Amino acid sequence: MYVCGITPYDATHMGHAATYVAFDVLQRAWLDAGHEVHYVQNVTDIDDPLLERAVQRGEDWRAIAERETALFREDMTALRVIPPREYIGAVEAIPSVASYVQRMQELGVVYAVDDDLYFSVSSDPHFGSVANLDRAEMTRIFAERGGDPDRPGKRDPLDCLVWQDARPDEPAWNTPLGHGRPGWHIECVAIALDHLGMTIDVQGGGSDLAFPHHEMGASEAQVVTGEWPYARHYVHAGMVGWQGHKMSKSRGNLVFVSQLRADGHDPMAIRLALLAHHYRSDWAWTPQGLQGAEQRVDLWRRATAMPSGPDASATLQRMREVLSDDLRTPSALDAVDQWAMAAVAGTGSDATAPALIADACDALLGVRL
Ligand code: 5CA
Ligand code: ZN
Repeated sequence: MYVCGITPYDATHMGHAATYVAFDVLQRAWLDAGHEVHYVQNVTDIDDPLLERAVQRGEDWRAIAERETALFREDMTALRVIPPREYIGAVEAIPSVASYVQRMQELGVVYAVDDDLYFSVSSDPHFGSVANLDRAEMTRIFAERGGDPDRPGKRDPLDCLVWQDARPDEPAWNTPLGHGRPGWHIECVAIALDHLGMTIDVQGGGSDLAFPHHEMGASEAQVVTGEWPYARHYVHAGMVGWQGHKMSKSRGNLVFVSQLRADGHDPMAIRLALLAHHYRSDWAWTPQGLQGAEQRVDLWRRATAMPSGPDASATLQRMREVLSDDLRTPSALDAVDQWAMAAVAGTGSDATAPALIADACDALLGVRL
């Protein structure tokens, strides 16, 4: 599994957290089913937003990236997200990116505009099959999400940048391609191919990455390897909103995990507030949602501290059943609620049940009581 990581120019917000918790639940379901999981994630530690933030703040871009990456890892640890086996930075992947782009040059699927290199999307017969958008939609969204459909000299407006020639006052690296830095999509492809290879089971991220990021990445990987498909499943988490809009660093309407933690909120309640929504739906963060989750943790803690409760096996079976059905976490929470309400009401005399339910919450949901 490859899940796209953060661009570390600001702290982790609830949208990021929801996405990483969703894939954590998937990893936990696989581990519970006895599978070995190889999970890889990147960190986009060089990109335009990071450089813009550095200029605004008068700070070194590397210092921002290091600080925000460290904070992200702390937040993920607090939320009990199992870390990926490999966590790779874009900067450390530059030599690998350069070698994939050289391979593309040999295949004749890249061309230069000024001294920047573009990948021809038409070289992949499967281009368009990840997000399934029509051309007009692709062009519109491409322009909104970092693409440059109108740049003169491009052969196809949808062709994407794989290598950007050095700009004055911007960081650049010496490679066989020249002095410059990687395009965004090829960075994830290089990391995924180096550490997982074709074909990955799940390419994950938020739904804002379906196009262009995962579409372009799939085509680049398929063309460079000559194999298909890049991923068996493209899995996208819904967007978390706040104050009427998708939570985004560029809009600045953010609720940060680190801020909630500093305000004394229990990370397990934060996690439960996220799990109360199905990962694929778009939803809005609310303080009431967090309050509800705090009450739920409290109920679950009281119930699992009881000397006995109702038999746990039906609850455990129900949790596994709903999680294996497209990770229906809200139904899994309901199942635990039912058991917990019965337990605190003094129903049931199984002395092993409270510990079993606590273990199931820990292993399957990542909620330690
Ligand atoms: N570094 C790239 C991926 S290679 C990137 O998109 N970084 S990010 O910091 O902008 O987002 C990190 C992850 O959080 C991505 O998977 C993105 O899809 C997801 N994400 C961003 N905003 C939201 C949101 N409001 N709700 C849910 N997920 C979100
Ligand atoms: Zn990515």
